[in-house]
Amino acid sequence: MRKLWENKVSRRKLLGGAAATSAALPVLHELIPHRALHEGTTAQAAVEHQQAAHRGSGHLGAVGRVDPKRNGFDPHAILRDFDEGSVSGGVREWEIVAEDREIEVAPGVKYAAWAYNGRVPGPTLRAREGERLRIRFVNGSKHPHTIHFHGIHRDVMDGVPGVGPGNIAPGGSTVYEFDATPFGLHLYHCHSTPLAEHIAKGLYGALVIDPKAGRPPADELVMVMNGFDTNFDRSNEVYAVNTVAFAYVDEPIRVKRGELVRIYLVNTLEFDPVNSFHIHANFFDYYPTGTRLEPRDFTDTVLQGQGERGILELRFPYTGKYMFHAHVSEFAELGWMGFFEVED
Ligand SMILES: [Cu+2]
Repeated sequence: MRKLWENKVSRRKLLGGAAATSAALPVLHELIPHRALHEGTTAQAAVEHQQAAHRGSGHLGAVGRVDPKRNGFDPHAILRDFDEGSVSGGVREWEIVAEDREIEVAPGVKYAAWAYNGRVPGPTLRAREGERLRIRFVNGSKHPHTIHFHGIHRDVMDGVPGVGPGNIAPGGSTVYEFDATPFGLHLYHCHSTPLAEHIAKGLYGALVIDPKAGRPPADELVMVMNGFDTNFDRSNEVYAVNTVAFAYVDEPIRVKRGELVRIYLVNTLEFDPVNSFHIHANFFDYYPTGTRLEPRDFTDTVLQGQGERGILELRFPYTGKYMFHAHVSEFAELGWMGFFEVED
């Protein structure tokens, strides 16, 4: 570990073709189609990724795709998986357990993650404006953790070290309780120190608070933009939506032509100040943080800083295959891209 720091093996050096100096690096070098790295476009990277995946080996090493069963979660299931908890005595309740867990973030690329309820991102919690929420947090990890929820609440429920229950020791537990306000798209994450590490390891998830009157019916998708620093140099080597690089290139997201699609987009990226979302051949309404019912923009690209989130609404007028990706090309080439498959 210390050696890596001293060598200052940076992602950019890696991209420039520097000699690999750790066990993880050859795999990463194999992961990305080389031509795309040096002269390619995001579209070219996607095509080359698919070709390599279909060959089963080649650029992607021995395994062409990440096995969701081995990871214990599937990026396709995460898209439409909303956890409404259970309601008892007028209170909406969840239990969230933190644990240490090795996950595969790209074919052959393992990452020693920390996970809420066994998945990265953690469960998408969903409630309605004004409800009382109660979250029992159990720390099953070997490290102290918390859950810090975005929202409006008392200091002792804020999940930061030194206030209220503070850090929860391994084996310990606590209960966070607060009202669901304001409506919108929020996030929750661990707030133990060092903060960047505790977030980057995977302890984050989305919190959807629906307005009292609800939103119009739609095909709803959760996209948590994240990244993974696989060689501990405080920059990311792998980028994704919902953790697995190129998951939606390998298997596009199926949606219906003409149907309203609502995307809950959250940026939990560490080490890079800005992430972005760009849709091809279409435009979307954008509701920053989802806290107003009128869109701020009608656009095809949106930027999000760390911790920023927003709701996108769009319809696909034509059938076919439509790309979406980070408009930061480097992120796209390192895994953050996908396709919608629009069907009748
Ligand atoms: Cu933590």
